[in-house]
Amino acid sequence: MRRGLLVRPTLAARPMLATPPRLAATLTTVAALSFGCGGDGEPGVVELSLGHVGSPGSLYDVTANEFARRVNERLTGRAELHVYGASQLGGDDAMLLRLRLGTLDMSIPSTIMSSMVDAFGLFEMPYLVHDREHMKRIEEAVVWPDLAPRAEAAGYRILAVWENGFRHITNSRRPIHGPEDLSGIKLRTPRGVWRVKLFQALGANPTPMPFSEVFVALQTGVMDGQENPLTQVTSAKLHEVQDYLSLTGHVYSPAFVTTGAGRWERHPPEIRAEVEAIAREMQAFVYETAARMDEELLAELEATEMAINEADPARFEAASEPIYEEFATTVEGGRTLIDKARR
Ligand code: TK8
Repeated sequence: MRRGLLVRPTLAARPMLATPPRLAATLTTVAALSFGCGGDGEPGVVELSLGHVGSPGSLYDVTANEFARRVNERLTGRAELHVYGASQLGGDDAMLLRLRLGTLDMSIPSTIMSSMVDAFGLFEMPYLVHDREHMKRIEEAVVWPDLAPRAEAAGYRILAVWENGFRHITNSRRPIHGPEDLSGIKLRTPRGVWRVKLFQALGANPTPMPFSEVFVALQTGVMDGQENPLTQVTSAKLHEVQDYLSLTGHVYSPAFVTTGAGRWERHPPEIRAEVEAIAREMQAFVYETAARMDEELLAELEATEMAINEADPARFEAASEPIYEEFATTVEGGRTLIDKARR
């Protein structure tokens, strides 16, 4: 039985939840990063930093580490990429702020982008993305021509499209088959305006909260449930404090390898070009790893006490029609973005 992730001692993932060490680590890292690139590194070596919220073993963790491995191998002596996972540099919000302030080179935001640049709300539309092949078409038709320039205007540069994943709902109250089962469920969501609207429309009681706080919120009952790809669920041990997993697949979250335009431009052009090429080339590895994790993690969760059920997508789809309509009518060019993505 493949139980790798699930039998890892519970404590292994916990230090990030204990405030004093985490705070200390954060402060040290912040200090190191704020003194700019190349602080302690070898002279002439461009120091690059990448932060993400994923716990050890998550898709974010595995893909960010592989990215760093490739960059560090191919740019030896010229650049060095350091990865800071598990919200060490703060949550999604804080990291996006750092990108703009220039105290962090890269992050891998997904949902949160829709709160910064409203057109990214496209990926908050339920059941928009069917599979990864479809996502590749959307990337060509919409992300590069339409979304990347809007991100740029807001101070961010998208280097590549990776993945956070297909989202499912976990909770401690009951199995979710259709929207009516969400009634009264206190559901944690990421900071994304459309995700909150969606779950309000579906009858739940959604509250946005940083990812690093989700485990404790579920454990203490402050929240009944949350929604995330399986890789985030198992790596953050959320299944240990949740009784039900309902396979809704309501949203597919791409993740965008993102830099702050100002800071990125300060690095030598040939270093930027190579790092960007590696970031793009990583997509094949990301999609392959993600597909494998989806399958393996479901098998692992099936071997736990968690009750797992398939939800009825048609019922969720019908109930989420108003969200599409609102996006189409309130976001500039919204209807065209939806049409292009659905084509
Ligand atoms: C990344 C986030 C995050 C998400 C969450 O932008 O917080 O639940 O899965 O990883 O959107």
